[in-house]
Amino acid sequence: MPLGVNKLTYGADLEAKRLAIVGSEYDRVQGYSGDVGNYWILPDFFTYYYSSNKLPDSFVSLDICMGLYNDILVKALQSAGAKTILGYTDSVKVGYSGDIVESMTNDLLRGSTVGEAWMYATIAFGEVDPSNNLAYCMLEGDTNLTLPLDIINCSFEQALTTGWGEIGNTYQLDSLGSIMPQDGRKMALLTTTSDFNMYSLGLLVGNQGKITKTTDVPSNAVNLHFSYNALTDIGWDPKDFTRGNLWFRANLYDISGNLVAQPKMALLDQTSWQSLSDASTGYTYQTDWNDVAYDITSFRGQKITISFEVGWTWLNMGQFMWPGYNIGALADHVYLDYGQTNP
Ligand SMILES: [Ca+2]
Repeated sequence: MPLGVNKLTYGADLEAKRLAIVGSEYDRVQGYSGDVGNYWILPDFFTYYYSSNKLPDSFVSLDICMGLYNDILVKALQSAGAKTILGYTDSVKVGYSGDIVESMTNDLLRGSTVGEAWMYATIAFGEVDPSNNLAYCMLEGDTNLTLPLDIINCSFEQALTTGWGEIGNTYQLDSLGSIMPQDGRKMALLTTTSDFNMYSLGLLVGNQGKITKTTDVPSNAVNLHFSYNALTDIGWDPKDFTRGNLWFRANLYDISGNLVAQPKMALLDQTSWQSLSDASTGYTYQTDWNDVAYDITSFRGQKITISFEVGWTWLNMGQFMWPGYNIGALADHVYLDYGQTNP
């Protein structure tokens, strides 16, 4: 509530105990040391103004002290339609509650349920405020709630941790040698482990780079768009290299993790790779930027996970196993269209 607002504006709310004023001279005499003349929002504020389902299927984070000290505020929010409420059972430090909310937000943006996001956050930061062992971090309501997700951070202008899951070697870059983003000022790079010992099987777990994003496909979505530029540091012309054990691919998975579509597979045995005139990047061949538009109408109304992946597989050459080489891919400008031009 803003300071200095005429009390007449909120007279009815004050009288009905939907709001309270704190920080009066009386409060100060009683030991109150906070700002003067603040309004507090009381539970009946939500019951009164948010009735008739003004918070439909919502996740509410009560980043305040004592939010779950009893169930009065929870019930008021639920009466307004809120599905799940996060809060604390006693006074909580902002450092702890801020860590919880940041962690949960990142996981919710990746498609986790509220319950999963709470579990990850409390494993990382504890179920109770380390500075107050009475302040438990708790969820009330439906733990299976998920956010309606659009493609957040679709141009990688924010750090990859915003909205994307990462496996292997992934980076947010301004440029890669002479290669610039396709959209905005930043792009993503996913790459296999560099400088690996090609004969060390123990390092095979590092032979991939992957970024993933779970999103809802709205009922009017038409195409999934993205741009990629796949690169390799292979030391000879890939046009002569036809074994095809290095790849960039864009996969779509359903919420159970089943592969349901592959909008793009770029194998190194394809002949569209070109020499990089500027090899200062350590990469020597590229596909150059390609824009992909993939018809997504069959996934309308569903949740899908978009996954950009690079990697390699061992080839059985009979007398020996042939390893892959480093491969990377830049990705940028991921978005859905609705039968219109670019957003
Ligand atoms: Ca970008």
